[in-house]
Amino acid sequence: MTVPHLIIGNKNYSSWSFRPWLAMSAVGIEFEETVSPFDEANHNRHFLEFSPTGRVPVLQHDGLVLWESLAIMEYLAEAFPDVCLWPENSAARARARVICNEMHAGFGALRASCPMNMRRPVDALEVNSAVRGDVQRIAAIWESALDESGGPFLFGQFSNADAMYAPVVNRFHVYELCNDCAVRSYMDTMMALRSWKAWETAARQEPWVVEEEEV
Ligand SMILES: N[C@@H](CCC(=O)N[C@@H](CS)C(=O)NCC(=O)O)C(=O)O
Repeated sequence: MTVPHLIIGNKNYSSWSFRPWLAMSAVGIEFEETVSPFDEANHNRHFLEFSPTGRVPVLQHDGLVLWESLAIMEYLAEAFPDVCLWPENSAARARARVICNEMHAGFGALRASCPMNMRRPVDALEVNSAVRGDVQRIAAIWESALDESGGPFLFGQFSNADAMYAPVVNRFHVYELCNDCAVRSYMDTMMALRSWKAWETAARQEPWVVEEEEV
């Protein structure tokens, strides 16, 4: 089997790229990466050279070209079964998939108003009621998963569910959206991951600034 190759956008801003990158990195799957920076002025047309949707991330592996972050993470869980990217218990696995799908399909208000930004100084942002609704729902999802599993990750050990919510951890942190205790300690656990720190360090070193993502 060859080593997977993940093509991603800017580490500072590309929330969908962060998810499969963190999933592989946190559980120790060896992979190669290529950062293809955003070029908003040209509508990111260069992404079409490797991505059928013109979006990142894209995973290339053993002749396959895969897009859509959640599908990539499903593929990784199957291709690398030994690292258990989904919980082993089938009920927990079902719940993990449910909350991953809820993230993938939802929380538009939060995503639109509070872009992931690894470099942003921590500073509270005034948000509207739709964003507050998303924050409350996500905090409830996390609290219920952590209560049931006992933590420190949503389903005990790190899983695809944690990777899926990782950009939200950054948003909650830098925009000071949720200071609830149970959720805070989960956020601290995530941000203390060695792979999280590696991504963040690389993001801080990137020279590119996307003005519309700076809130
Ligand atoms: N549903 C896709 C979303 C991918 C996506 O929107 N990626 C953004 C970067 S985070 C992108 O490529 N944007 C470029 C564009 O839309 O021109 C996934 O889960 O991978």
